[in-house]
Amino acid sequence: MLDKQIEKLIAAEKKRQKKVINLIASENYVSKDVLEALGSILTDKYGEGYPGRRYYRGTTVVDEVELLAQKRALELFTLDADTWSVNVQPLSGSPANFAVYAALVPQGERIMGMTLSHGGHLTHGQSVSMTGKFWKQVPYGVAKDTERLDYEEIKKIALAEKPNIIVAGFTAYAHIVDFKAFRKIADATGALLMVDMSHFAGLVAGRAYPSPFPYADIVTTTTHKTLRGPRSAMIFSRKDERKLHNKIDKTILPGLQGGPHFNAIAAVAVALKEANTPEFRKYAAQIIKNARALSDELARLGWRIVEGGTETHLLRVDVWQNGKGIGGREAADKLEEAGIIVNENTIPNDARSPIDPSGLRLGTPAETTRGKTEKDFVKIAQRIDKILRA
Ligand code: DSN
Repeated sequence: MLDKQIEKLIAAEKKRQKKVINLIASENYVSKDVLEALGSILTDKYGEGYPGRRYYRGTTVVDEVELLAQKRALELFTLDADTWSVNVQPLSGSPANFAVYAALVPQGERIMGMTLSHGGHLTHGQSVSMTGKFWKQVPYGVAKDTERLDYEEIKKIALAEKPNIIVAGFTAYAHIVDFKAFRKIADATGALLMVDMSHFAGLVAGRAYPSPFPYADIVTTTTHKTLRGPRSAMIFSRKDERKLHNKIDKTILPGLQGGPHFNAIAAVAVALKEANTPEFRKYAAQIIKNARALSDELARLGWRIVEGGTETHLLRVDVWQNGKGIGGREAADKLEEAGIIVNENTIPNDARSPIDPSGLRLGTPAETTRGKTEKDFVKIAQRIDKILRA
């Protein structure tokens, strides 16, 4: 590179990434092909609009790129193009979720989403997010005793509050979500059902986690977490008389975004192809096996695992332990000093603040990409235990 300052910083970040054990549940390492597509000349092309309906000329090639990404997205999740539509233009997960509400929920109306401290996402209607300012969040959480979703309670809240849309999905929940139960609740209350599968999209693609598609009206996802693509997002919606997909497409453009990032869309297409392979299915299964090994060993060593364990790629560890342990921030700092990268995280009904909560969130997708298996994660758990107790 001619720009030596940036070249040096990229090299430094590469070195840092190589040196550490990465347990950030939402990060991953993309393939060379994904990187190549992302760094390609496709970044130079403008093409506001959709394939065949652009406001710019010279878009025949990028039309093919976008159509291929759409085709691969539908194929990966075994969806029929007659009944599902996919928009591959959202720049990332938060604008994707915002676009769905902007398209389908009148301003000031209600989004029912999992509260952040229990494992939901900011864009599930949290008050500090624009989604909580333009719409009103109807929060639901996990049961106090089990720390798992309580569908009877969620139904009660939905019946009482009559949300326009119910969001199922999480950033820090370690168990399988019962999408069928959410569908029944949505039907009982007349709400739309949106599943934000950003965290577990790769697990669904790899057939290691139940698919939300048989039950949801809309499915949003980022493409860079377990799905192992570039930083981008997609919105799937059912094609029927409600015309959800038309409303969503119009909200993305001209409503919210400008020109699509074709380099990112091409990189998404590459990742979708990679995810539609037997190797990726093995990878998805291994992510979960590794998370279990990590969780079981930490529990054996005396750490309280939130929800009592994991069925996914992540787990939360209660490091505060009602004042007998240390705060999440201090724990994450100690681990970073020792070369293990995690993030501090709230636990349900956290007595501490989100900035210095009681827990840590640990995830296995990135290190599973690097080839680690259960025995490695048992050792990682032992290292974590040692570091936190020092
Ligand atoms: N930043 C993502 C995560 O870490 O879960 C959510 O936006």
